[in-house]
Amino acid sequence: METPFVEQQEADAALIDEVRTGLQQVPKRLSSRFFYDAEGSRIFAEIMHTPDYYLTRSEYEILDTQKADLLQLFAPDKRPFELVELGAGDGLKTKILLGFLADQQADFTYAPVDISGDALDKLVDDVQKQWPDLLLNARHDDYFNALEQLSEESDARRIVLFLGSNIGNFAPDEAIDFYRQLYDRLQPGDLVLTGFDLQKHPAIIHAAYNDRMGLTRAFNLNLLRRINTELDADFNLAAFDHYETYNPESGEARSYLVSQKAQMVRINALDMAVPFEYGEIIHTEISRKFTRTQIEELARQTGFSVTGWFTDCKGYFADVMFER
Ligand code: AVJ
Repeated sequence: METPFVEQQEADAALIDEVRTGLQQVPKRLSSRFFYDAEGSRIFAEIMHTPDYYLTRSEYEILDTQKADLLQLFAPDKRPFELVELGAGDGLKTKILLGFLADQQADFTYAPVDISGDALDKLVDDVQKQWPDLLLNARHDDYFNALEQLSEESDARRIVLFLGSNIGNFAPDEAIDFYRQLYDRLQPGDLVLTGFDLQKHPAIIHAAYNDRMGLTRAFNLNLLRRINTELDADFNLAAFDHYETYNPESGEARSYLVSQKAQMVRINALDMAVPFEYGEIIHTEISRKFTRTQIEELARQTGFSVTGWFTDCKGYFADVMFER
């Protein structure tokens, strides 16, 4: 049979796997790690500027006002260090730190890691333009692969940045597993700085994921558009809606796509037809919010000590230093 010509990128093997298994589960699910194609990364960059999405502004404030204290923890003795940033994205916040570290003539290498090649290319470009002398070692990879590639020994102290509440996308057992892996790969004295979104009035959190400009909605729906493009599917974006819940008991914000009618979706690249009932959901994301007690417990369970606690003036967000 003749297949019509469709302009298509090489389909991502991980995306194929996710769509095949996720859409056969009950309830249906697709992981948020597939949000970040070029368009998804672009929409997320816009979300970071919306008034409802407080997370970025809170963390920006922390890094901006407390960068001198951070540098003091990074390199008290002016020893060289390697700044490994997991999930760097467009590095908007990290650039405040980089600028300051460069001004202070700190002796360090910057090693950003991201699953979005587009976001990473842009970051590398920006950083090279702004600080041509900075030692840069970027990796287009997922966190766990990147961690595996951290060499066993290194003279430089390693400082892992995991900012922006990316930790919130992990299930509780995945978070424990993540820090245990870090612990195994780091040396005594190495540091991990994580950005945790803290529990606060549920209405504030709910609004952050249901912004009035509709950007979160576009971000969530973009996943279907991506599947249409990369897997030759026919999701009708007008027949799906964005829905968000925040449960203050579990601390989980959850994103869903809701089928607005009974419909059949064809995914040609997988030769798959997926039926949806009216009102049926696809679960796409968990963004977990933490209490201070939970964060301290996480450190304790994974062998780290908490050696720094930085918050914004509203107490919405915390960048927390764990020492190996
Ligand atoms: C990039 C994972 C931190 O969970 O807050 C923003 C992604 N999702 N709006 C988050 C996101 C919906 C974001 N992280």
